[in-house]
Amino acid sequence: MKAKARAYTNIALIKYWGKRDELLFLPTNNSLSITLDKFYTDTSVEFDASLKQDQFILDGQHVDSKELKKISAFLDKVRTSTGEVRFARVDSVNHVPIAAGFASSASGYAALAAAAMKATGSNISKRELSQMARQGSGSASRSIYGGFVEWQMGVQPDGSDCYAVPLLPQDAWDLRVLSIEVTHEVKKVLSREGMKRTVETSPFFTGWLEAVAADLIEAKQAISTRDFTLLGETLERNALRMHATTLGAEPPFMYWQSSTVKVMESVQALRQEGLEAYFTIDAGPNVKVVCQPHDEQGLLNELSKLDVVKHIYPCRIGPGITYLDL
Ligand code: 2P0
Repeated sequence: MKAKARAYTNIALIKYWGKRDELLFLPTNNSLSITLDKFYTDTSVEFDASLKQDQFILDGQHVDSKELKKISAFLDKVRTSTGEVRFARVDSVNHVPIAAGFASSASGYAALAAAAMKATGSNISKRELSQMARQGSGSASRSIYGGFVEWQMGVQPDGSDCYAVPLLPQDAWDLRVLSIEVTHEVKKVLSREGMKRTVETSPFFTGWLEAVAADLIEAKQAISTRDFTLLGETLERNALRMHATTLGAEPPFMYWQSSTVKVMESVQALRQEGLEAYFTIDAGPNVKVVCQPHDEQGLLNELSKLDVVKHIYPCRIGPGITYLDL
């Protein structure tokens, strides 16, 4: 049986930063994201008794290395949970500007989980799908849903209460995200490694855990009352707090470049001038700016003038998993 699914990337407003169980991808804190409409991954999966091993074709090219091992390890989890015994052919096309550092394991593993589970003939709930996607990459658990999404960390050691839940559907609150590319460079410290090093060595990590719990409460309040200023102040503060933990790690590291800081300063200056926008940054130097529709064009005009800005991708809030015809 063959199945195909599409999943969109998401951007965390309250960050996932730290695991309490690396094998099961169980986080140390809840996180909250919006799914974006611009960047997505289409993946088809076919289990085939004639295959001697899993095959992975990415953007038309056979992948035969570390990536294949990771995909195969994930497919093993799908096989274990469903009783499927055959190997699979996985064909993935990323509609994500990878060169710009916007590549996301979130859309990749969400699409793979959805297509693979459907290809086994299993009829599972979105909650179970979120749990499966989580075991490929934590942030993928959130890309099962569109709109505003919370990934609940749970407390059970087996991860049975660790999954994403939808907070608001795609059309409930029209916010815009300007994805700003300042560099094409691949990041030096991968997020998985950076997270681990921070948990193990940064004395600021305990402060992060206290702060993120309070930030989450404020963000959820802002979302339920559609209070953009409260949401913006909270998401910008939360991103800064996440990045602060990396400075305390041993050895220390930082994801920002001077161009990153230029964009951050510019967003804050534009805000003073009445263009209300807030920035967030993931495990890399590029910046995402969150705003309301009426300020989007003004911000695009102003931020495009910065010499450090290579490209701006305007995004809207996107949908959850969809299944595609073969
Ligand atoms: C997030 N990040 O909440 C945070 C903020 C990066 C910074 O999720 O190890 O690729 O595969 O679970 O999901 C990136 O980490 O990590 C991430 P794994 P993932 O979006």
